[in-house]
Amino acid sequence: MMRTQVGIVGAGPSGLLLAHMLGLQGVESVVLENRSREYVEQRVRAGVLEQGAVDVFRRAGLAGRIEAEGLVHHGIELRFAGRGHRIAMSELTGGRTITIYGQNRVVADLVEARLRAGGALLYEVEDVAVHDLASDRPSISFVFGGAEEVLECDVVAGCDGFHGVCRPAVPEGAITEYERGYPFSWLGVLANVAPSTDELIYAHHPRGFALHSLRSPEVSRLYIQVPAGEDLEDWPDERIWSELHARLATDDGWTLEEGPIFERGIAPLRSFVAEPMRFGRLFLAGDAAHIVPPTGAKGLNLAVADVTVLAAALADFFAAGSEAGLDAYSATCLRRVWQAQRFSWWMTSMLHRFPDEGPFGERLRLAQLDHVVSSKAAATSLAESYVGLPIP
Ligand code: FAS
Ligand code: PHB
Repeated sequence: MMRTQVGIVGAGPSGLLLAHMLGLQGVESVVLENRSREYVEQRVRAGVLEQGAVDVFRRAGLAGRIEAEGLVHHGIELRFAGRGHRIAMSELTGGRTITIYGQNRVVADLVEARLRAGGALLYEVEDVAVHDLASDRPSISFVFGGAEEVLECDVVAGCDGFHGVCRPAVPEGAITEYERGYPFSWLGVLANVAPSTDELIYAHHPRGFALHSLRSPEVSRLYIQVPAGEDLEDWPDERIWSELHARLATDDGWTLEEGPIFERGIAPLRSFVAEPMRFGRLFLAGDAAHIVPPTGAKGLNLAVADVTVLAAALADFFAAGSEAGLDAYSATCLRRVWQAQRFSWWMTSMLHRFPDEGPFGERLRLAQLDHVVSSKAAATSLAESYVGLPIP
């Protein structure tokens, strides 16, 4: 029998950052991850950190590499009808910025910090299950190194992503799920070629959405909208580059440089919220509680906001026995979650082609895009949401 104060399921950004923040407050935790460290650290996902998330990492002593290697950006481009339009986000938001820094680097930095602090972090655990969540003695059973284990804890943090085991362990009816699907996915690649742009380009085109992002001065990150259910086998490099050239083309002769693609994947788009983000002594954080389409670059940043609120509430609980923060956790996070859902759905609706909407829908979309790039108020609204609200 093992014992700790907070049992954390999942060693993605949510679980690792929560463990680190609890450690700074003297609260013990054990992180249980069913994949290997290598697998989790090489997973290519998000790339954009809001100003608020960088501030959280800075306050937690985790911003060293972000400040050394992250790329600070002050604007993004919306591209449609052959023309690019810059949204001067920093000018419109009193100087707030975004930082380009891959999620796999965030995870690697967090793992390094946990191991340096002597944090308990178990990889490749199996058969994880959570128990007695409605009691004040919840536990987590699992198999580690072939041996059956039970971790007794005061609180369980479900940081195990959308496909984890914590949310499904909540009794039927105790959580309400809100969900919206999209008739398309994102095919994403990493290519060894200098980005053809200094800032992110979000492009709407009759053939579909495309995004030109980046990871470093040498590595480009690029995405195209593909129909839901597409098979990566049907997308050889030539076809990917052909669609990127077509969808990113402009009338002023801008060109997209190609390079060797060394990573590729297709991710479905989904909007999802589980309410409340708590059941008894189980607290859900990050993708275990909500999913946004990546068009607003919010997923990782929402996870950072959730665990910042949860870590403070747990510190009060263990230090002073106060449950006020824990009782307010879900409502506090959900306000921000639903604003991120609104923005992510709006960006997705504005920039993608929807198969069955007809010519009126497409003209309406172009009018929406034209409004955003020609109205300072509309551009400011986009900029405020994109750089993100301060994290409490
Ligand atoms: P995560 O899913 O990152 O981590 C959960 C962890 O729990 C994983 O390591 C998993 O292995 C582990 N786990 C699951 N079940 C378990 C079990 N039974 N026992 C133990 N461990 C278990 N966001 C953006 O902002 N921009 C993007 O471009 C973007 N692209 C994405 C692409 C993909 C394919 C996916 C899936 C997500 C993407 N996201 C993106 C969102 C993503 O960045 C998430 O918001 C972020 O990973 C959230 O972090 P966590 O909540 O820690 O969840
Ligand atoms: C990325 O660089 O991976 C990225 C950037 C912006 C998004 C989504 C993904 O909206």
